[in-house]
Amino acid sequence: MPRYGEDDTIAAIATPPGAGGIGIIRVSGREARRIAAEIFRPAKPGQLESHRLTYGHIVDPADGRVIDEVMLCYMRAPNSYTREDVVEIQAHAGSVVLQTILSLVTGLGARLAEPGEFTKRAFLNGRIDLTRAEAVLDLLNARTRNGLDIAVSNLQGGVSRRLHAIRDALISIRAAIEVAIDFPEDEEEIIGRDHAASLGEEVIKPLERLVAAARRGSIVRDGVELVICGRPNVGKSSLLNALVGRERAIVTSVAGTTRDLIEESFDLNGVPVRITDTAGIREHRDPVEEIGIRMARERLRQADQVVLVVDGSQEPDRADLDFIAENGLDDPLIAVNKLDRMDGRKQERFRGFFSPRIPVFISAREGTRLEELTDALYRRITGGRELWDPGCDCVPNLRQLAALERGLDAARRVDAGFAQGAPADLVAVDLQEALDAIGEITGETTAEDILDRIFSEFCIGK
Ligand SMILES: Nc1nc2c(ncn2[C@@H]2O[C@H](COP(=O)(O)OP(=O)(O)OP(=O)(O)O)[C@@H](O)[C@H]2O)c(=O)[nH]1
Ligand SMILES: [Mg+2]
Repeated sequence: MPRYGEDDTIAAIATPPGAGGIGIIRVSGREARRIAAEIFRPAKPGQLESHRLTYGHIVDPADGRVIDEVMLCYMRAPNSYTREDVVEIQAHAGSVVLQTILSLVTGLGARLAEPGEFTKRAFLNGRIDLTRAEAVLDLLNARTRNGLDIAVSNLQGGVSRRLHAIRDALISIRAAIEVAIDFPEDEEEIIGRDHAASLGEEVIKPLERLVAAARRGSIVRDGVELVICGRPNVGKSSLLNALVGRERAIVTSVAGTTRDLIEESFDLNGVPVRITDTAGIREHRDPVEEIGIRMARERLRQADQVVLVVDGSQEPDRADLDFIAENGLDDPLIAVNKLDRMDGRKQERFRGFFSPRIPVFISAREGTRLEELTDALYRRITGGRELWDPGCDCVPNLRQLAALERGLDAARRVDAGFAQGAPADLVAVDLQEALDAIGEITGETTAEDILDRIFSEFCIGK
């Protein structure tokens, strides 16, 4: 039985606004079937069969007027997305059509759904745990193919399966500890070596794996901030355009062309990169440029990765080394641009000049040797490691990571407690904390406000 909103039936347009092939109206709850029966006239009269698409018309029950020709699918509880009775109406995708059908549905007793409310019901009714609800969100927001793969794996229960195994192990250790609390004289024998070993193998190790996977995977999921900087006229905007594959930023031979921050994104071997082109930094000439330079400096401080573009049509210039120092750049990737204006000897002079840093040589305008730049960037971002841990096909998100780290800390304290022969009731406290941390991830012990925040990130109708 649903344990949530027993009497509420919710409805929403589940497809995005605007023109399209079809638009879907989704209704979930006790009244879904009755409402459908009142507004739907099947082409072949008869009962609505569950999980069958039925062809017919939506009719205004007030005056018998036909609103649209539709396909309707009724999914009887509990075999539906929310585990409640669900009706989905596939109508033509005009906004007037969809709004009219939706208002018929609400007029008959349904209320408008809040963002993510269908998925929230699926969670509250026990069809999916919280990690899978979050995976639905990641799936909708995936920006690269890798991000999509992670979401699908999490949706199929990658994270929750592992957590359930860890939880089961913790529960059986807890049972032993509880016995030990009752029979303190036999404590050592009851807890014994087996439980300490199973804590290491079945709790601590898998938790460490998940933490490592979450840390690595955050690059794929959340992407990185890349900022292009340098002195005026060196080819920063040309580089942005070359990387994103279109004329996004204005390029001219006038120094000081770019003033605003120009933001774009591109897919770097599966890593979503947000890239910002900035105003060339120099002693300011006018107030507008000055503001642009200030914004460039601020953005540089937030960057995960920095590409410093220098002008290869000129001789190496101390000003670029000063630039690195003045802007507190840790270890920028140096791109010597305008390769078409350089011979081998000049390249050697640049190499010597920037040594021990190793610059890459490119031509942004001609699009030459750009892979050298993107490969170097990719190596910096990933630290040379695979983004995927082959032994762990799932990637917990940041919220989950925080709880995993807490659970791991608590499990390590339990381990230390075993090793030092700490009293069983003290060990039990740490063990419970580990269990609570895991419950918070799967949704068993998650605070209401966290749930609300997660589901409010969804769109209406999902
Ligand atoms: N020869 C040559 N010229 C280039 C190359 N890349 C850019 N340029 C030229 O350099 C000039 C400046 O290019 P931009 O991309 O506007 O330079 P910027 O660094 O964004 O300049 P500001 O916005 O003024 O700071 C333009 O005339 C470009 O055509 C290149 O690879 N080779
Ligand atoms: Mg520019």
